[in-house]
Amino acid sequence: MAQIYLSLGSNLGDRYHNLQQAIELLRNHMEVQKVSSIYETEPMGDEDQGWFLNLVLSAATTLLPRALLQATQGIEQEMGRIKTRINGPRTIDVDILLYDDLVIQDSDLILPHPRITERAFVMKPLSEIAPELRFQGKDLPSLLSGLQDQGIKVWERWQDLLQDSTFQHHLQRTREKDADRIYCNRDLDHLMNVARLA
Ligand code: PH2
Ligand code: MG
Ligand code: MG
Repeated sequence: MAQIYLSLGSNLGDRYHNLQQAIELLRNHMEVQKVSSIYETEPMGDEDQGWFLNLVLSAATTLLPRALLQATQGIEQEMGRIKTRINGPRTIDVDILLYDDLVIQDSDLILPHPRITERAFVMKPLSEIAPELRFQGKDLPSLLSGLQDQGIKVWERWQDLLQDSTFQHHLQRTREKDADRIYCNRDLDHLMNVARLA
């Protein structure tokens, strides 16, 4: 079995659902071990596109590198990824970061992934699930501290709910209904407190 690390990203459609679906499809090819938190990240490279959700996972697989690449690209295609432009928006992007300690320099497959250490959206989740990894003789915390703040933060699913127009509409209606109540105005603060208690 090979120890592998993959990076997943999505900035088109239901980004959370796309990540979850990709993980389920990956399970047909590997034993997924650890999945990092999800991060919401500013697009790097081509900035004229929506923010990404990114995560990193570790897995064990019997697939050889080329077969693994075929599997990940197959999933990208199955999920309807249309290649618009280099570094452009995508439903799902699955990149192979590491395959054991293999080094490959081919036109279509470079291992380790050449931009791991430049990208906070890879390094931060990677340091969560594999803090022991080292690159160029340096450990992840010191490599991370050398990266500029790239506008990445842990994302949780309820954050999409806050943007939802139906939710916003009902929140506003409730606020109007509760305007005269002295206690427990059911505003967002109140809802969050109830959720925390639950
Ligand atoms: N992927 C890219 C280019 N830029 N930026 C963020 N924040 N996240 C990505 O996954 C990403 C990117 C090319 O694959
Ligand atoms: Mg990529
Ligand atoms: Mg890719």
